[in-house]
Amino acid sequence: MLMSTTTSPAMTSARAMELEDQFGAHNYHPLPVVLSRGQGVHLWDLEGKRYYDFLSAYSAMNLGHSHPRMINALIEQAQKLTLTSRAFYNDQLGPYEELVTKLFGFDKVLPMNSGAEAVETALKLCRKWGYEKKGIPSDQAKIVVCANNFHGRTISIISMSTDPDSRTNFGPFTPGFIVIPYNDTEALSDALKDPTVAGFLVEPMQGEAGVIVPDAGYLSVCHSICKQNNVLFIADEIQTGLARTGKMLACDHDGVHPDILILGKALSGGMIPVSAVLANDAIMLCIKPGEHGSTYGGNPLAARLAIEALTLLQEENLADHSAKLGAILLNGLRQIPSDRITAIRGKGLLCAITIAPKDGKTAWDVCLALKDNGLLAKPTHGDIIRFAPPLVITEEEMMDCLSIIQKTILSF
Ligand code: IF1
Repeated sequence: MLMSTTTSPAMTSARAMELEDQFGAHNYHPLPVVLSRGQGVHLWDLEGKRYYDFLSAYSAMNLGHSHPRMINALIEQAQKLTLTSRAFYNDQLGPYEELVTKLFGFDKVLPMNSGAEAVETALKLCRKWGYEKKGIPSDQAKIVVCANNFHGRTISIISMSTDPDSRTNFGPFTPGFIVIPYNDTEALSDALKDPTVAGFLVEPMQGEAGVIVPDAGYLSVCHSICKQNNVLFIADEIQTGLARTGKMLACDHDGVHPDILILGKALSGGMIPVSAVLANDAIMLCIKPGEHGSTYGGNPLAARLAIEALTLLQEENLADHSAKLGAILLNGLRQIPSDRITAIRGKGLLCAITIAPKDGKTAWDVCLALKDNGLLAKPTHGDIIRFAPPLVITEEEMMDCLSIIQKTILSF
């Protein structure tokens, strides 16, 4: 008889890691910690050790773990109705669509689930607009993207990636993308001379590339170059959006209103995958019934959770709080008297430091030591550590975290 190991009282961190290693695909390299509970900015492992969460599930847990209002919304809606498909109307989707479109200033929203699906949706929408409104000849539409982008993992999305890890041996790739350097408005001007370009897809700050903040004004110059050339400005705010960088959208720092806005991650308060593509009618109505969709997209549970998450982000004033606590974090990091830290950057509560390897010790070792000292963060690209706690972190907690980070780095 098969026995469930998960419910066995003998479950330990070692056993949980062994099971994932043996039965799960090896598409991640997790830090060796097994989490079983979360509350606010804290996570607990199976043995009861408490940690500060400085990753927030890659910025999905902006509201913190187990927010009581999110849990209530989840339970209440789960008891009533979770999934109908879009073959029928449901009573949660319309109110959510009204809220999210009015909040971000768009005529319409197209609901999806994962971030990658929303990016795919934006690409399809942009191409359709390119043919039907801009008049690009059939099958020739191009979308301009930036080097070192991260927009997800589907075949078309990795087709525009420049990261060998994302691409190697996953070809053949989807055509129709032009890659230009990030933070380079001249390169964009040049690329948009091609009249078959339909859109420019950009991260307002590059997350995976290592929290790269472009020059102030970069987005607004890009936006006006797009306007001049009748090209759609598409912002991927899946990671940077929803108060993470100190404004509701990172585009707000530059006063830019995208033609297509992509949201995900924190849109559901970290409860289930919920993503969205927003645009005005002239663009969104290019997609007609039967031309695009998703079984789970716009389900009533997702809609209910997104309403609650968007309401809480506003009620708790988390954009301002993120700006304030982010400044404290950046400032605190700058005070750490260590030449191991070779770069510090970020905006709001999306920050990163670069660690110079020494005596064979890398950012990975620093993250292991941070874990032992009670703070969870993940290295990226070998030498970068991203710091992105839930936005609900208090000033006192932040000071505690800064002293953990300082103590840890000075111990190397
Ligand atoms: C992984 C980073 C974060 C994203 C942007 C779309 C997606 C993502 C701007 C796709 C997803 C994640 C996925 C994750 C690592 C990660 C990440 F390191 F790549 F940059 F957040 F920090 N656009 N980002 O950042 O959304 O389909 O995953 O819902 O492990 O692959 P998804």
